[in-house]
Amino acid sequence: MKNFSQWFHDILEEAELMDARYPIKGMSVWLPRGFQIRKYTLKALQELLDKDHEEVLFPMLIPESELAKEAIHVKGFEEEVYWITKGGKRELNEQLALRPTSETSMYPMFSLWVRSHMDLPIKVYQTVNTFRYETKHTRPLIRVREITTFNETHTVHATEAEAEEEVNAGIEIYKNFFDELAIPYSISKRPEWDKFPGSEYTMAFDMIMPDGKTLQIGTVHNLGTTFAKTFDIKFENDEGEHEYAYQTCYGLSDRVIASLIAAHGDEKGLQLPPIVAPEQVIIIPIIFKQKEDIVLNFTDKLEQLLKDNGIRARQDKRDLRPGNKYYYWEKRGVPLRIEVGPRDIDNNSIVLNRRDTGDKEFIDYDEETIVDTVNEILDDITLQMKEKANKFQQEKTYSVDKLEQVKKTINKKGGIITCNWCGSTECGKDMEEKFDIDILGTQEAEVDGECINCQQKAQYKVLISKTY
Ligand code: PR8
Repeated sequence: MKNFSQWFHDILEEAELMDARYPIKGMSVWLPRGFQIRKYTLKALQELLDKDHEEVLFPMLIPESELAKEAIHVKGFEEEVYWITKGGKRELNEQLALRPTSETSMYPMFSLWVRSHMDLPIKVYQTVNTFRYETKHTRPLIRVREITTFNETHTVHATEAEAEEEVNAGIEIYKNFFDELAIPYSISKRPEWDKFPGSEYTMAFDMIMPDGKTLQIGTVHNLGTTFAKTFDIKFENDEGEHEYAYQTCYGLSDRVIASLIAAHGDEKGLQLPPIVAPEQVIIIPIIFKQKEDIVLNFTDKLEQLLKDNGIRARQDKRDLRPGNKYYYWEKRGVPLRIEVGPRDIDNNSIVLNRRDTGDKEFIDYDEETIVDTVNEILDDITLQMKEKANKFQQEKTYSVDKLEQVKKTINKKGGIITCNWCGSTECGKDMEEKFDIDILGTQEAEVDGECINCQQKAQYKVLISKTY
């Protein structure tokens, strides 16, 4: 893919996912096809979250007094908040923020809900729109001002250890989720200067995009007791003492869909993992004159059989040349195509065509086994897509031990560099500035030797890249 940016821009339109012409910068329209992908993506996520969390829905507006309470948090967001100042013609007594995220909307309520340790833990999530007045270059799904698909989980615990456990549980949920979607990632602990405003620390998932820059696709934050102290979230413990609760929050956005598109797309267009594909199988009847009834009778039955067995199958009966239909559905990323012509019916066979490999296979048609066969192929497609995407992420992650190589490698090859680092903020920021790169974060690893930049003793393995 020569120009990823252009490709990404075009595919949203060509595959009918989004219309980016909405007359407000950073806000776009979800079209029916895009919306279906979004729906199946959320379904996969919710199935994972629902095992141990409950869904809620909080209002979109936050009074200024609540948003302003947590000083570090508000400082982190002050440049990005949209404000409502009027109701009709009247100035409001207190201006209201469109939530940039929901800590300051939820936590005053948590304070009312939590009384004793019996009220804990709280583990809730919501999928809402949030608003951030981003000043960097906006792009549909990747950096938007209305995040239309903000899935945020918030938890409250009695002990620090439980909050720590929840951070790990959150990371596991996101790993499983990204694995299901065949989205590759690297996990690291964000440096102090890049953690979520108000958190103790932030764990982040980054994916290497086709152009070599990384995209942050999810974050898990340990909030410690900072917000509990600000919003007075206290519980009475067994000894009758009042203690501040420990909190975590984690979130994903429309970027998941962007990473899905980016990880698997190619020159032919979109490529969707079966779990989120609006159509998992597209059936193309090859219609010749006089044989129309025979073919359609066959393909109608096949379509119904697949549907009855939970496979999202669709038939394209339009009066177009088969080649045009192939092209059309390849662009839209359908994982598997089945072609059936009169001669195939005579031979009792059908043609299967995989979007991921382009492989074409003639198989004997058997009503008893076709559902299993299709399911097996769909599973294999997911597996192959995952392996291919993971391989790309691994091959684009380079271990480097000389300072000169950092900039050279990133400029030439893109991707993620790993090297030894002392961990000091001063040294990290010095590197970011000198090389025009970003420190993504650190990973737990045994390191010896010295920091690649300042030659002090190395404490961490650090991940470095150019970022979106
Ligand atoms: C939190 N509070 O807010 P976070 N466009 C698209 N995606 C975005 C954008 C944007 N402008 N900004 C952020 N994201 C915490 C956790 C509740 C939930 C995506 O965390 O500020 C990024 O992928 O890190 C980010 O990882 C995720 O939203 C959560 O946002």
